[in-house]
Amino acid sequence: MNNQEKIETAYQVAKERYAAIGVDTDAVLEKLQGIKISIHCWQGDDVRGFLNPDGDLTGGIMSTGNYPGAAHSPDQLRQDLEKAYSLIPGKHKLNLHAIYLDTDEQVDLNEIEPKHFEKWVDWAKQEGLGLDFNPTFFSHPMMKDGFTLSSPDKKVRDFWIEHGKRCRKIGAYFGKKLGETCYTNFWVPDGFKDNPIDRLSPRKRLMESLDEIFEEDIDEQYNIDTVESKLFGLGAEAYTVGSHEFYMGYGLTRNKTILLDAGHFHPTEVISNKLSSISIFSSGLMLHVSRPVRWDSDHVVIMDDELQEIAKELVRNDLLDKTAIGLDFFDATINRVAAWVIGTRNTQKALLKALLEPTEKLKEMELDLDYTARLVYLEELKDFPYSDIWNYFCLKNHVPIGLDWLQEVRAYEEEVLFKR
Ligand code: RNT
Ligand code: ZN
Repeated sequence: MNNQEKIETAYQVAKERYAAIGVDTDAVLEKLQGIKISIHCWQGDDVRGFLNPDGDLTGGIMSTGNYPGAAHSPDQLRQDLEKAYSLIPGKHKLNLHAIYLDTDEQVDLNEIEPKHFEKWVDWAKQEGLGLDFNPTFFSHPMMKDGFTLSSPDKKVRDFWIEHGKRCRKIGAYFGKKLGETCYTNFWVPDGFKDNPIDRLSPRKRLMESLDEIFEEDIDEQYNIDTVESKLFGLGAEAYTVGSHEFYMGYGLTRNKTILLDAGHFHPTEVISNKLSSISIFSSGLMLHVSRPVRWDSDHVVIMDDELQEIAKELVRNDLLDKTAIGLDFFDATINRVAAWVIGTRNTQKALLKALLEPTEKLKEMELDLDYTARLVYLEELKDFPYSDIWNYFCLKNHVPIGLDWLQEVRAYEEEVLFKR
């Protein structure tokens, strides 16, 4: 038996085991095929971007490590992304940040236009990818004393308001050109290192600045605005203006999509337990799938309990159609292409595991108060051969199976990354 036959045979055996508990694996794979992950461009160059690549990463986030081969130009970044996408099953999206503009013109963040992203759109079209977008409210001299949209200085606020308005137009341009809705995400790091006297005024100013940015109606077929909260950041340990409560209120009253980042809460607080509640009150949701290690460390996403719990909540509550799934991590101590592949494949695998549950059966057990059967099923399901289903999915999508993709990343290092 050759390798392909082994994978096909293993799939048939696994398929029967799942069928015995009422799960149709062919239908599951079809569903998985349709789930797009928005892969974040910023893992490819440690969140430097091309506007001011030598500037410091401010904004309460930090990337550590100096693994060789980071992308230094849009062309290099696209080349690395192509490698990563070739090792990930399915068709996905790319999540761009404003600082990743591709132009020879000298433009600042309050001057950017769709044309400065045209090359990204052409490339996305050629690769069959959708695009998402983010205004960049950091790594810039107009971030004054840790503040942007909530700054007490009107000049500072106006600069960033203009940036925000322009970013929505760029998002709409992506959506229109690619025929796929762009999610434009607003994350604003403003905050205080130490205890403030006035927690209220910055929040009012942030609300007013956002209201100004969102004044213009943009067709949601092209662009959907999302707002991302955070508990704290580096240099904003005591107080972050855009907290969870702030954006819960803002999003729900302004009809903006709430984005939950897995690393933006207290260390023992999880976003999986929030999805069901938010879903009742809002039309959509967006996620930044990340991995906090003791704090918002943005480690590469692994197959841990919370990742699986997030996937289960999306599947069990039938939230996949209304949730945009994005990734957010940046580790500069390992090969950056590998980081993308690990995090994306894990997110897909977690979704697959969740889709392979006999959800209706489990819900019935719960309603029947049969918690014994519920626990037995959940525990036994952990040993079901989901990896045989996953391998078959990779085979069908013509991407490497199991450890095989590591060799491709190694070869890419030798040929491309280490020569930079
Ligand atoms: C930072 C936020 C935000 C950023 C990106 C680069 O804590 O998670 O989403 O990671 O905008
Ligand atoms: Zn995030």
